[in-house]
Amino acid sequence: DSLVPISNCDSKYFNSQVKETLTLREYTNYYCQKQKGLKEECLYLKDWHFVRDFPNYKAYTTPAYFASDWLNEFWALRGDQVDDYRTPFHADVFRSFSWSSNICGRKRWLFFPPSESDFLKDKYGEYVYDVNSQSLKDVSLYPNAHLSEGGIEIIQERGETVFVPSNWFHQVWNLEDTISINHNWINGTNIEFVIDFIISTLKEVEDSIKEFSQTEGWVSQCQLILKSVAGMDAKELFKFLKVIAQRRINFMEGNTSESSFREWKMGRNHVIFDIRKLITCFDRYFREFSPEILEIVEKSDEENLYIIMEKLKSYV
Ligand SMILES: O=C(O)CCC(=O)C(=O)O
Ligand SMILES: [Fe+2]
Repeated sequence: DSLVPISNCDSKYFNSQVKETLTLREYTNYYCQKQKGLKEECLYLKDWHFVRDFPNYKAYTTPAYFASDWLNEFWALRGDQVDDYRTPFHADVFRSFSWSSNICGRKRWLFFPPSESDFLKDKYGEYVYDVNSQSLKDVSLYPNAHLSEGGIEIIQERGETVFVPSNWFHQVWNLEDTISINHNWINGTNIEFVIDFIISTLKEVEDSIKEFSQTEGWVSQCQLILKSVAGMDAKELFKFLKVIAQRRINFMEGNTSESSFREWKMGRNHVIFDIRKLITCFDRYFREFSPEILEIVEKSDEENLYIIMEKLKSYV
């Protein structure tokens, strides 16, 4: 009777698919009927937060390579976690990394390096929905598509894990019925891509409603739109960095009870690496967001912030 998110692969909704919620029982009934040829539509059970729903089940251990994960470290503490056959063309949420392991089945992945992503935009600046679409050949609609080298194809077999770097656009097809485990993750090695993404999205938002920039409340309105477009506004980004920073400080102060990524433990070199990155991130945060935005964000945090920065700097 668990509720599971379902994407309808036959129906497009902006740059994604129409989504609904079913019980797992309803989905498996659909699946059995589909096997017998009694159902036409193609429903994909996708993005089920299984570990959140069944924390004691211990379905898997995160591979060591992917253990340093600020995103899950942050969300695990929040307690109010909400989020948002074929996955359309996209780069991952917040421009995070992702990893994906096939338990059974096969997937085809098509990857485009960051240098090519602009080629796959139409003349209005929207990314193509399906990289196989014939419309990409229409130069009046996709003026730069011919510049793309066509992407890098990977066939992922059962038992194999794919690492998706930040900013690499990709499209994925299930070639067979597939069960896979997938995480989006952020850590000290890609946090700056996340900040780049939030700042450039904010610029786009501000630009799109710049005629109202003299209206009262414009700055907070831009933040609201940023949150709905990018998934995170300046305030949330700040809270995220602060939680991670506080945990690194606790580690340095000898409180190691907070030093885990689920089953993995943080080491000192790792913590120092994270601290260096956090200092860069806070510096960028204060340099790149306008004073009006910082004012909204900092009101409740002012007193802590300088203490945090001083402490971080004292460790490196
Ligand atoms: O397996 C899929 O359908 C999509 C996976 C994906 O986009 C990812 O892991 O980043
Ligand atoms: Fe993805």
